[in-house]
Amino acid sequence: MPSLAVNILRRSTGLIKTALANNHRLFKMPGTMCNYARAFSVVHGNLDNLQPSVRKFIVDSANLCQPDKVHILDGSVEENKKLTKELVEMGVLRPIRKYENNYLCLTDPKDVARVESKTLISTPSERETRPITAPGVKGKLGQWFSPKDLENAVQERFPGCMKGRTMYVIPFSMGPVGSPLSKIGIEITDSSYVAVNMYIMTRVGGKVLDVLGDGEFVKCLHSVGQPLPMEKPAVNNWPCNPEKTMIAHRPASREIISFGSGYGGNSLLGKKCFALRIASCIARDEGWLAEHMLILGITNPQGVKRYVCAAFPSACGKTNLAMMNPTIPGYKVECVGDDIAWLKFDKNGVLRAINPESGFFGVAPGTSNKTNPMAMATIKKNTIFTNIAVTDDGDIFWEGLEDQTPKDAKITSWLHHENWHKDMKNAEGKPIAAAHPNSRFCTPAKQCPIIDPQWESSEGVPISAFIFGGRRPQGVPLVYEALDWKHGVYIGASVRSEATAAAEHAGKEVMHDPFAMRPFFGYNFGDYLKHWLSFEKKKELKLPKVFHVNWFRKDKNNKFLWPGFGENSRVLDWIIRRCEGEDIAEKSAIGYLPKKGSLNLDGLESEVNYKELFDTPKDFWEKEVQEIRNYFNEQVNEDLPKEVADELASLEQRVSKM
Ligand code: GTP
Ligand code: SPV
Ligand code: MN
Repeated sequence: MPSLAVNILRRSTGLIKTALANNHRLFKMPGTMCNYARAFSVVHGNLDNLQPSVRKFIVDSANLCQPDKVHILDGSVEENKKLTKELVEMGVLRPIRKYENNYLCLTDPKDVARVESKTLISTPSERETRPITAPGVKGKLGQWFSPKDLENAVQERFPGCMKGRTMYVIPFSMGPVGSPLSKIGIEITDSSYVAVNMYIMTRVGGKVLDVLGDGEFVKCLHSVGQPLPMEKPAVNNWPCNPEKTMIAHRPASREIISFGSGYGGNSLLGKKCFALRIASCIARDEGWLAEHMLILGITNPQGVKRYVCAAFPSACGKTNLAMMNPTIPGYKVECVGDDIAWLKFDKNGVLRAINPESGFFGVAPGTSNKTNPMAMATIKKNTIFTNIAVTDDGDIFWEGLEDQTPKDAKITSWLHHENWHKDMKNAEGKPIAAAHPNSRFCTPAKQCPIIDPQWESSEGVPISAFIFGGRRPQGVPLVYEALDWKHGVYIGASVRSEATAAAEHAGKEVMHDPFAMRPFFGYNFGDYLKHWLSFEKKKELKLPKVFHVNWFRKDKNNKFLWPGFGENSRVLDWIIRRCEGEDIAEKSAIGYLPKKGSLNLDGLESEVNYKELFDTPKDFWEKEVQEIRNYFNEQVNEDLPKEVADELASLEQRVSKM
């Protein structure tokens, strides 16, 4: 068996011959990652104009992945149109006729969500990545790979992985181009679907490389992992390699290396990989925060405007809350971001947030004119839908749109069932969904009718409150407030939520999801907690108040106790009034609860069971405390800060006196 190196050499010799024959350009650059000759043609953009570290990243990646062609994105409208047209011709995107520039994409059904089990962080020591668990316990707060193991995994996957394909080079800014809070990345990918989605989700091309100058950028390398010719044709024209999928991060060198999946957070590397995992490490080093949080502005009937951030796990209501339509009169909500917040204290000690993204990659099912009219208005044009259903007359469809879809509409499901109807069952007798439960819309944020006037402000918006939450069918009240910052950090650390379709977890198990960041920590969660706690020691900082909400409590008949969506404005109202210092809270064992009558329930369409919504059963909270103690002991172990352990002990004390 010839060694890998010999193989690569043979392949590149072949490539050089072809390149010479085609008059392609040859590169021989000293000091790069691989030291054999390289051959590829640049079909768009100019390598010579790039600064050396950018050029080196491109050349090294091309040498490794051996694409046919290299296309450096300029970010223009024409370029986007051309890539989109090609995707339509390739059968990857299908126009959705009733709308302007809207497209449907159907993936290989094996590639439909983030793959947490194959997401890795590589650091010299395991403890940099995650706490060392108690003996015999599998770690759930990140997956560690040694640098050597990662190198081996890369060498096993990447050499030649883009053969026959075009390698796209996407310079992008997370955050408004040029803002002191923004960061720049370059994503290299062999998927033009990724390129056109990156156009929506991030600021691509244009001035990005000028602003970068010779500064640092995050290196993002992505491949669908199917060199041409493929052994078998791709399902749905969606090449992917589920057996070899890997989403890896090297925080120290600010690198992301993703293989095998084209879907969402696995492939749009600016999102969870960069803006959360890598950025949380940069934030730790530089003294700020990168969080899985929406940002919204809310103006009360007196015209006073506040901004709040909310952290809910994936598919637990961030996009919906971020652009909600308040049902209580006189309130206005405006959206800054629906998924990620980068937060930094300014020189006056005010915490300011930017949304590093420029689009929404939102859950489609459940979105309707009734639940989220602003999202429905946003997606009317320039939107890419993945894994939804469509109707014969060129409309969109998913679970939740029944009431606004004609009864006789002919629906084709995401799995190509024609004449889909809700009673359809598969061979095992299970209902067939029209749209995949994690189907998504990818849509420009600027099209949101209630996008906040300050959403691209380069200094960010001032934050008054942090709200944590999750899907808690039992025991957790609609809203409560932390007693102080330390207790707030404890509340973040103890977030739990039912599993959803956003990742590969089956079933609805209530999982721990501290700070809604469990799949997104870039470094040891214990150190992350210390970072959060450190802000309290700096007396000049104005710390936001901390709250916990739960829209998902259920009654005995498994029905939600709270109507949710626009009605959540009643909870925001209470939170904002607390931020204004109103005396509307009373202390309980778990934190401050609304004083009786202080939550505005006027005009609620149907009555709610207030007692059940706010009940805090002693036996439930005893179990909760135990469960969290076990989790901290097993998962955080030696790395749990004393302050957080003390908070848990105090909660236990208070619960025992309930
Ligand atoms: P990611 O984009 O995966 O991070 O999810 P998200 O946190 O943005 O969740 P999203 O707002 O997309 O909501 C996910 C699902 O929860 C959708 O099906 C919504 O319809 C549903 N949902 C959102 N808010 C509420 C609510 O207040 N009550 C109820 N019952 N369901 C809600
Ligand atoms: C999430 O899972 O939280 C998402 C979707 O927002 S993805 O971009 O796939 O991460
Ligand atoms: Mn969302």
